[in-house]
Amino acid sequence: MNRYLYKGDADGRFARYLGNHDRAFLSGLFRSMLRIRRIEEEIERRYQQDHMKTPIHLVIGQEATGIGCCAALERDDLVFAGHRTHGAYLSKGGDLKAMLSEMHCRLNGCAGSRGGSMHLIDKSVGMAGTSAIVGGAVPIATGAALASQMQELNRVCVIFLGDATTEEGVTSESLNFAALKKLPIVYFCENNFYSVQSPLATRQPPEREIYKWAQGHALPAVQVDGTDVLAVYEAMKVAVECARSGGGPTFIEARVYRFRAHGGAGDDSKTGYREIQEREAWEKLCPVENFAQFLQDRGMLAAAMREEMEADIRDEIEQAFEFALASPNPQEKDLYTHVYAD
Ligand SMILES: Cc1ncc(C[n+]2csc(CCOP(=O)(O)OP(=O)(O)O)c2C)c(N)n1
Repeated sequence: MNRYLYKGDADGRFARYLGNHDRAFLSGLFRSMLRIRRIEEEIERRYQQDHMKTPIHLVIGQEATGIGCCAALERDDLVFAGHRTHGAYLSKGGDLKAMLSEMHCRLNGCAGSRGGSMHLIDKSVGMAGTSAIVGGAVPIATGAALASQMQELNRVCVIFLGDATTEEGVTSESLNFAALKKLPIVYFCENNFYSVQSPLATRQPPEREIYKWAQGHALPAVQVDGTDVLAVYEAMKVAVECARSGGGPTFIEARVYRFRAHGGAGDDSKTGYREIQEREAWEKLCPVENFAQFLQDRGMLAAAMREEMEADIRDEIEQAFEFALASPNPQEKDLYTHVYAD
């Protein structure tokens, strides 16, 4: 049996956690996911032109995790991530123009042209920082949660990590420390089953479930359907409430699938490390289009509303690319700014 196929109840998706959410909230979640999808598609389309001077790790297929998570957060809460940062940055409210400028290596990029796609940051909205070193941001987020606790800031920290990041020793150390100190942090694992082109089965014992491994550190850990934005939101609400009220950390494992290659544009399934049918099966469960269908079926997303969203998003993306491409390149005199040395 293929362990990497969807194992939830596809027909019950969205309805399970619909609750009393109103139309504005639900269509807002959809719009935010659609926006990320369209931004990623345009980045992918333009990537071959080679104006973007950065590696990229697209989140196409993984939109529901960032949006579901960040909908449960306050502006002052802090989000950290690894190398796959676009979804987290945009979900937390990061500025698109600053993101695209960064990816074009322009001076007004959100990391001053020093970071590229893997180091998106926007302190004004609590997008606190990322690390391209797998596992590198996990202790940093844990330290920020310790600071929040010591300074009584009432601020929750969230770290997005991949399944391979659970294999780094520092992730275990961080979970242990957070559980011991009851830190206000959520470890949000996007389990997409692959580390670059290595499937889970080549890296972890086959009988192990990641959330159960996390439970071994004596903290609440749950598994959610990462294609269901409402399921993600619900799990995050519980975790955030727990963290904010002094109850300590939670680990959430969301099963998701990336529709594109580990890095760069396009899909790389044909190289043989994953089955093309596996990707196609997950694409049918698309978190964006399936949620659209769910809302349409309930009269909560009219065709005209969708078209308006698409047009607005298209305009926003076009303008943001124009802005980035017209932005200044760093000059030699800028070489020593943002550089720290004793
Ligand atoms: C310490 C370290 N080891 C290896 C790499 C190379 N590397 C970059 S991304 C990646 C896979 C990470 O997989 P995962 O954490 O599951 O996240 P995903 O890419 O699936 O989102 C690896 C091995 C790295 N950047 N840092």
